[in-house]
Amino acid sequence: MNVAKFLDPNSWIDGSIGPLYVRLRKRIEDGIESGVLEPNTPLPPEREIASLTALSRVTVRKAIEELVDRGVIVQIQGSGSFVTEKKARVEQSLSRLTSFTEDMERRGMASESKWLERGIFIPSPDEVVVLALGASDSVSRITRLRIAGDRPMALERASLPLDILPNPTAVEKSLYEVLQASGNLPVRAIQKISAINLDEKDAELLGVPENSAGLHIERTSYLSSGRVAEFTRSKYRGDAYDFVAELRLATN
Ligand code: 16G
Repeated sequence: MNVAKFLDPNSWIDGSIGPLYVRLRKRIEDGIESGVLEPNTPLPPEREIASLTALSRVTVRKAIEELVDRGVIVQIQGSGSFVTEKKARVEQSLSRLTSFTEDMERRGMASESKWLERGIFIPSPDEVVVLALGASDSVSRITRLRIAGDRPMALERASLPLDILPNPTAVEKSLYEVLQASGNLPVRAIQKISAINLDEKDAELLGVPENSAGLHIERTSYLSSGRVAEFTRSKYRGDAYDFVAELRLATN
């Protein structure tokens, strides 16, 4: 839709509440949220918005200032105001064994987790096989919604042999920190990545529409002794992550 038509005050200004600059700010935010105003769309200059909306330039300036403060509009000197590019995707190297907390810290993002499951369980058949458990062994399991910069990124279920993680409730922020403290930090891992469509429950937790594209990742991590320390299955939001692999020319 054309921006001038979108800002035509007859279709929104009276049905909206609050001071005029807040109404204008919300109108533009709604346009961005709904996708009518796409990333990189140029906004008309202040004076043009003022004449389109019959609002004063002071009101328009205040609305734009708030949109800039919120990071949804970017002002480029000499070029004008534009709808900001969507939040950057996170790139994760496929050649380094790192934890979610470390990956996010390196990008200056705060991470947190919502706990979905944390305890000691009877293992499933695939946990028995991958973790090489005995017939009567239990498994330590932690299932978390991983959040970075307020955005849900992944659903992650980690399973570990009980002697490697005897007390799953000891994990508060980082699993790898707890493993490092007990001398059980994995040194190598194999990851299998496949494409999925997120079902209703997972999509809701990840804050995306049902059936959105996602990545299913299985990580099996090993101690230096060669023993399996961790079997983690994750579902990542397809729009949040890029996995990057560095390839080198084979020399033989
Ligand atoms: C990453 C790993 C996961 C590991 C977690 C530990 C992938 C696909 N998965 O998310 O296997 O358990 O980091 O993170 O990269 P933490 O130390 O922050 O708990």
